[in-house]
Amino acid sequence: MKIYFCGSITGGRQDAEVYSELIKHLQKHGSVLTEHVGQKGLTMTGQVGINGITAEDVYEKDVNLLKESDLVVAEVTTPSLGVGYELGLAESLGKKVLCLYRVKEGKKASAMILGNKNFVCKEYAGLAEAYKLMDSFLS
Ligand code: 6IA
Repeated sequence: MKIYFCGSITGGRQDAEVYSELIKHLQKHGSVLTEHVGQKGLTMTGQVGINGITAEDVYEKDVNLLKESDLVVAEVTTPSLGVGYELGLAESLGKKVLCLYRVKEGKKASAMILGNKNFVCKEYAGLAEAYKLMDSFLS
């Protein structure tokens, strides 16, 4: 199974550690095409420009990986334009989508995500709960 994992990069890297743990768990179910999203060394600048990587390269690669994927799992606690874009595209491609979020400082995820009946959106408090939610979505 090919899983496309979405998490904030330019939107803020405060949950990078959480993404990394979620990705490790997802790898028990299949191959995660976007393992880099969980890499702690990947900063808010997204390292575009390093080794000649352009924004166009990132966009083209990610769109192709999304098309190739069987399903999408997104951690949406930290708002990210890129993740929002990927989710809209995933919907139009007919992909199965799970969105996971924690309520932080009373802030919920966008109504454009939580209110979309084509997405399975689940709130979680800790990693153990997130693992169970992913297991039941993937089974
Ligand atoms: O707007 P954001 O940057 O927060 O969007 C995050 C989402 O866009 C993630 O789910 C990624 O799939 C995608 N994304 C954004 N920047 C990159 C990126 N930068 N590489 C891959 N996917 C990205 C370059 C890093 C590379 C040189 C290691």
